[in-house]
Amino acid sequence: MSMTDLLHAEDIKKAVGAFTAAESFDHKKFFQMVGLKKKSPDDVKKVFHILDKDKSGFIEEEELGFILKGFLPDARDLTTKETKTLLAAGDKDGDGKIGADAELKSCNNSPENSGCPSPSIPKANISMTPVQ
Ligand SMILES: [Ca+2]
Repeated sequence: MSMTDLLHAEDIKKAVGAFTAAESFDHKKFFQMVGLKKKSPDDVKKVFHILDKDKSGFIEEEELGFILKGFLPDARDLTTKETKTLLAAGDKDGDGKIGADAELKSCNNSPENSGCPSPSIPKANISMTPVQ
């Protein structure tokens, strides 16, 4: 599984190209430009796991610094400041890392910081579950 299996290579190029200047990175715009906002929670999770290089289940600060390279190998690294801003945006519980259900998820209008509903069980499964 690679990033271009999930997202269009053209979109990735455009998105990475839009933020080549240091301190210009805007994660919301970036995720929108690569097409993440249109992806299902499952696909967003797959993207997350690609970015989670050491498969810890979290994207830690050092992994965030290389986040653009996860999308496009010759992209730049984020600056320390950008990394910290991104971490602060995604790190809801303040543990210094981003979990799979945090910022990268494609929910746009969560009220305040209540978090988004977790990816739910597909409805088809619910209706097939026998009533206990
Ligand atoms: Ca990790």
